[in-house]
Amino acid sequence: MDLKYVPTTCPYCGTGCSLYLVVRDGRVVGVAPSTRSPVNEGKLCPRGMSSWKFINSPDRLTRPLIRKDGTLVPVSWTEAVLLIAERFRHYRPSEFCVLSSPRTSNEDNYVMMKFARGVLKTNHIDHCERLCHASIVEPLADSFGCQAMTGSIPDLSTARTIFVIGSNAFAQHPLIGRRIALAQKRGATYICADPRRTFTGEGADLSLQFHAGTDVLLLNGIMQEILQNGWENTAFIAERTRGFAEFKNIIMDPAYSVSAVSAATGVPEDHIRRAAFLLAQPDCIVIYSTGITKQGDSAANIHSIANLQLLTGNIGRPGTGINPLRGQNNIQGACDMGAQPFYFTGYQRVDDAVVHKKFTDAWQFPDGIAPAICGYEITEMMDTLISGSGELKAMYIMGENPVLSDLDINHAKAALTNLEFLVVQDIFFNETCEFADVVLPAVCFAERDGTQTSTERRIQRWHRAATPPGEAKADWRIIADIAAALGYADQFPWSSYDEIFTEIASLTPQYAGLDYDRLETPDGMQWPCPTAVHPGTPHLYTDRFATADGLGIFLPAVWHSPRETTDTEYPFRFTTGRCIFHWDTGTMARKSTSTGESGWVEINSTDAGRLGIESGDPVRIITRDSATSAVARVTTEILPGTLFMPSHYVEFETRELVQNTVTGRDAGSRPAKIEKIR
Ligand SMILES: Nc1nc2c(c(=O)[nH]1)N[C@H]1C(S)=C(S)[C@@H](COP(=O)(O)OP(=O)(O)OC[C@H]3O[C@@H](n4cnc5c(=O)[nH]c(N)nc54)[C@H](O)[C@@H]3O)O[C@H]1N2
Ligand SMILES: Nc1nc2c(c(=O)[nH]1)N[C@H]1C(S)=C(S)[C@@H](COP(=O)(O)OP(=O)(O)OC[C@H]3O[C@@H](n4cnc5c(=O)[nH]c(N)nc54)[C@H](O)[C@@H]3O)O[C@H]1N2
Ligand code: SF4
Ligand SMILES: [Mo]
Repeated sequence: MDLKYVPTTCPYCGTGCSLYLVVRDGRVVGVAPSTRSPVNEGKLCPRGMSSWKFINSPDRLTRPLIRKDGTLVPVSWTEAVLLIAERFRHYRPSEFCVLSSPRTSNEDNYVMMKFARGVLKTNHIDHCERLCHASIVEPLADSFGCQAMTGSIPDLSTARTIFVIGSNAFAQHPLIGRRIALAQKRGATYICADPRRTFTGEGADLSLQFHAGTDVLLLNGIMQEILQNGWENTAFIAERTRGFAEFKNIIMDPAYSVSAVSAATGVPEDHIRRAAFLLAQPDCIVIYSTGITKQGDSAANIHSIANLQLLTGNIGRPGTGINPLRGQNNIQGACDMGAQPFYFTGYQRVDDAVVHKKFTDAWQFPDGIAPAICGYEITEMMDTLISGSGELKAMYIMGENPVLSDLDINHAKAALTNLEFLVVQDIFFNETCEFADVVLPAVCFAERDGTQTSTERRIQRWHRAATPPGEAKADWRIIADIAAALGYADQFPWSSYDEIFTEIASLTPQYAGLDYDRLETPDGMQWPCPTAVHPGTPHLYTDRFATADGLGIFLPAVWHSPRETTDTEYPFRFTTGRCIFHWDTGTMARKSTSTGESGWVEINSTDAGRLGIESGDPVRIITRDSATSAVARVTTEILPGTLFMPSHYVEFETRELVQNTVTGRDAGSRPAKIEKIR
């Protein structure tokens, strides 16, 4: 039997585990973890182990489809591309919007970004990051000057304290969870803060179970305790930060005393005191994810975490730092590549005249590029579409499923219905394809070369292992063909991923020193890597921050109680999250695993007892303006007064229940009541 082992990365989460696709006769038949990877060290989680299964699914898209008389019918690539070019010619730049994809490579995202700005001449380009964790990293730039994880995953093996808040890493980023467990075995102290007692919190040395939405209060309370005891790192504060005096003034407010914080968060006073002591020790890493970022005031949460690490000087050295865990495999890369309304690659702002000229000159579109103004975020695109103003008319979606991933599914469906022309490019016929005028079949991770950038800024190579199904093509190739049909062949001249990467490196300071030869290692390289001899950067800010004066900035966060409060009628706080079995909207994972189960709502046993609810009972969860039904799961793992439901099961419209009706955004948690259905 002739087996080939082709190195690539896992297509699911942002951890960036390396694996080999096992190939027989051009077909992927399994995976093997990479033993040489410094990230996963020869292990994969169950999702990684089954990641090859959807590749050979009979449901893969194999031919372009065009809507004729209301039905999508297979056509040739020539016909599909000509139709798109003809329709796209029709619209003005301001009438286009584009969704790019964290499931595709850096190169595909770069080409989509160039297409949006250079061919369609619009800055209305975005991706699902904003539906996921609108601001998981941006607020870090306010404090440090750069929006990214500050340290590295392997650092977990040298940290003395690990603090996880608002992340269920053992389930959602299992190979990071593994590093935490190993660190604990080695002697590190592990603290977990979450409203639920999750998988991740189970083995913690100190578990801080607090009321959903009170993060700033808890963190401010911990910082006041550090200051009260003089545990702050005075040398670090003096040499490397500014804004401390004002920060201290606010944090010392009696509202953040241990007793006040304990009363409002539900965390016992001695737990807050112990957490403060442990977090003030040298070599502490903070990890957070969407529990922190999906709340209305997520920037304040993240500023508070930044304040904590500045206060204790736990940043800029191995074994320290702030590690936001990013969701999808290449969400960091999609952001780095400028698949966002505000940036070209490397967070170079579109509204900066110098940057705008740099890209205009480099790309050489004879008729220029999109103007130097920021475009619409995905939520603004959807709102504009739904308004019926006719301002946006055509949309090009690559590797996203907004019909299921939008907070409000009916809202998303109504928005897409208001389009005149929709192109969807995917590996499966997802729910969004139902609204498309043209559906284009793309290759999946196993069938392409390219690179991805993981949550720790690690750029890793993908290698083509298998033959694409039917006529499926690389995402960038499809985009380049459409560009050529619109008269821009010269601006999309590449014949390989390698050539695209060279162009990316030439325009992106963080990637400037990289090429495919340098990336051809199991370690990949971590950006910034500005020159061909630069070794890459496992730790940011070793001697200065990326702010103008090189100092880290204290940004005190004042706690405000959630906009919508509980009362006797709506006494619970309802919050959501995910579970280990499923992946986001389920397109890929629901194709590989069949767990058979469906959604449920978790309720504390005391609350359940009072309401006469038992595990398995059908219940109705009601907020002030929405409701859904589910099956109850009675548990002691959730605090009294909190309800939790996983968000993968579209059957239940879970995410609509946490939508803030004023802002239209995810509110993180909302007041609710629960009733047994009789
Ligand atoms: N109901 C529900 N909604 C959610 C969430 C949830 O858990 N449940 N989670 C939220 C979060 S955190 C996020 S990040 C977003 C995610 O939102 P989406 O990105 O819209 O959701 P995914 O399910 O990841 O869909 C990605 C799409 O990419 C396709 N795809 C995969 N690989 C490729 C490729 O190589 N090329 C192309 N062209 N397509 C590809 C998949 O088939 C799928 O259709 O959703 C948010 N909304
Ligand atoms: N199995 C699996 N893994 C995944 C995914 C998947 O769909 N399935 N999706 C990937 C994606 S796209 C993403 S974005 C990541 C998400 O990774 P995580 O953010 O770890 O995912 P969740 O399980 O939603 O975790 C959120 C945690 O926040 C807690 N929480 C709820 N309310 C609050 C609050 O008010 N404050 C705080 N501090 N915490 C709160 C919840 O109890 C939960 O434990 O996972 C990635 N990994
Ligand atoms: S931890 Fe994430 S990247 Fe690693 S194998 Fe699991 S899903 Fe894949
Ligand atoms: Mo996400």
